[in-house]
Amino acid sequence: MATTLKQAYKPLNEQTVVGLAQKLKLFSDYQNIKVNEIGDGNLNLVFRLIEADTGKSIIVKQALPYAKVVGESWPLTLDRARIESSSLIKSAEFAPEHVPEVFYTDQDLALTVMEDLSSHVILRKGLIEGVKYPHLAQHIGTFIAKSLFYTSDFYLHPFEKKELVQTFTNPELCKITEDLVFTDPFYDINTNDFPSELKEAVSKLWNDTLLKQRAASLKYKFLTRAEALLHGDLHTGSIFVTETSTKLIDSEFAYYGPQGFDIAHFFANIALNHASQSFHISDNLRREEYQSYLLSVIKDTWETFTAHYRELWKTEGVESATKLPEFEEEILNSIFTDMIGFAGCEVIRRTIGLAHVEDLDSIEDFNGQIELKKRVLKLGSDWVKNAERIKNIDEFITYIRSV
Ligand code: SR1
Ligand code: MG
Repeated sequence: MATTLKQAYKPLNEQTVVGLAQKLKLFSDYQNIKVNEIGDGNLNLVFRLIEADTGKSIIVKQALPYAKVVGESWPLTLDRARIESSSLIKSAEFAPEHVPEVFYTDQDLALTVMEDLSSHVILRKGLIEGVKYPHLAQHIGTFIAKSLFYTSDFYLHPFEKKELVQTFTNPELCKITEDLVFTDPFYDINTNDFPSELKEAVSKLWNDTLLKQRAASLKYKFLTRAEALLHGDLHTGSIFVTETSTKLIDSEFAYYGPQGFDIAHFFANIALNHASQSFHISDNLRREEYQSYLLSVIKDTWETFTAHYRELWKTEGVESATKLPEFEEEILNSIFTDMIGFAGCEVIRRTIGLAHVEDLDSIEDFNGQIELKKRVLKLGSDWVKNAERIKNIDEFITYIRSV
């Protein structure tokens, strides 16, 4: 879709972003502002501004009218800046401790001024280095339970919910997910990216009709089920952590979708890290201990999520069907089954699709990396095809352990 630029839009640079800070009176002394462009994601400019004397710092994030990862040949809506800031503001209504504070937004410039989280690290980096985060599972499980429940029909008046569905209608970013997660990896399409050594394993996926049918069915859920407001891209690169704090960032893919989607992406990315640790941690004992920690993150996140969701259902459910315990079971069971299928698609696309993960790609032993990726593809494919048959979180974890 063509992106029409508003007159006011101009990409910022390290000089003009200081002018913006001055206009907004964000600091007291503009002679001594240090600016760095630190964006390492696929899509945006991210400036960190630090006032030398006081150490006060802020982040200015600006959407570019194209996907940075590919270049200007891939135009992309600036409206994603509105979606991201609106979702941060919405999340702050029920979980302010888990999102960066938004100070200012400008829709014409497609920018958001927000809290600097440089005391935190990106979770993916921390996991690759084998760091444990004792509160991660509790924080993510609680955040997901609250954000799903408080934005769903179980809690909101139907008019309010439908207004939010409109606010968070995000067709261009959803199309990226529809293509890159649910379609392209299952067909011979030129966005895919994998070495020739994987060709045989990938051809097997492309020839697997049942796998393609299950992926199509998951895509259909993604297309049609406006159940709750999602983050939309909850991989471990979208989470900032310290030992005690967890913050979800980069919610430009937010939209109303199926409830199992976010937790699936979180679990899939933890599973990929788990698989990669046989190459990152050489000491057997330390590796096994770290891998057990990763599995405990999955189990504890799921248990925290379900306990919290049940509590909200019981104490804050407004929709009359929340009085039916059988319906509560039906909803949680469907979130679980959807989660497994979505996690399978994420694992596959992060291995052979356009956007990979550092956990796997940084493995220096090339043959080892290829063999591991084959096992990861099998894991993803098993999850997509067997989702209905996996009955509980322990069975789901058993698959991860077997990679
Ligand atoms: C062109 S965007 C590629 C990927 O980066 C984002 O973080 C999403 O995961 C998207 O699929
Ligand atoms: Mg991102």
